[in-house]
Amino acid sequence: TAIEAMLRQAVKTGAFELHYQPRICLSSRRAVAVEALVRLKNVNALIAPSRFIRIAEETGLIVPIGRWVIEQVCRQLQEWAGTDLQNLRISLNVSPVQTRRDDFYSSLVAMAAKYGVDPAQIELEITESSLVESELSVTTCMKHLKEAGFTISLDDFGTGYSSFSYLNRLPIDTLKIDRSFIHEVGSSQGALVVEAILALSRALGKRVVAEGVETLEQLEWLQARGCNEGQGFFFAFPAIAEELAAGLRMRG
Ligand code: G
Ligand code: G
Ligand code: MN
Ligand code: NA
Repeated sequence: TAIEAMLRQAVKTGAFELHYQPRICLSSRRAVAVEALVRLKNVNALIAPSRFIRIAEETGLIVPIGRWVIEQVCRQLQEWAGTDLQNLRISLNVSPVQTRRDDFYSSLVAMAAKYGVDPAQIELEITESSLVESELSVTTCMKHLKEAGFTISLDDFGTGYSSFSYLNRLPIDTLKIDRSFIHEVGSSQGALVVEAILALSRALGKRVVAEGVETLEQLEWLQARGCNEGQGFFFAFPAIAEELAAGLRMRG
């Protein structure tokens, strides 16, 4: 396909761009982390990951793309070291195609070392559905990553074939509630579901993040119920590092 050809070319030339979206602590209202989101650079436009990640996974190109993302994230953390942004963690999305490879763990550790980055500053977002698809490789990999000090979060929580068994079995630090649930907190049924997820997170001692926070009402609703962090257009759109930094400095 056209996208596949573009991806092959982009892997050679590094024609990607990372955008960052902040994650805000709901009690202090300060940014505590940012999520890295990759875009493919076309001649004069950026192509969203929703249009190429699946193709990248099917063709295996997600492996070199993922390596590029990890290197950029480490580079960014190195750049922020010693500045007012040094306490920000960066989370990045990891595909099961990446974790299935034997060298994923060692290359991640090597990259962090190359840039002098503490693994605790890197958070790996794994989707719930990927746990179901490739249980063994992903879970083994997660355990190694956790031992090395990386933080692990479960992305799009609630949308996969939820099995509560892995929540205790796996070293998951954070649950990211899928934005489809957050958009429904205004309805009584939607509110009940999110309240149940918040209670579950608290009982298991996991940090919980609401994705897709778009309104002040949603933010206040979540804060009143003890949700730890929020991410979404209400706070900031994903943006390049310079714009992110300017926005955060303006928030104070
Ligand atoms: O930015 P956008 O809403 O288009 O992102 C859509 C999805 O693309 C995200 O939810 C995320 O799962 C995926 N994605 C973004 N960046 C990356 C990345 O670097 N690696 C992988 N595997 N997926 C990503
Ligand atoms: O699947 P993942 O959780 O990684 O999704 C991240 C994607 O969600 C990003 O590509 C981003 O553009 C999108 N996103 C972030 N905040 C919001 C929001 O408030 N509303 C909506 N609809 N999408 C959002
Ligand atoms: Mn994500
Ligand atoms: Na997410």
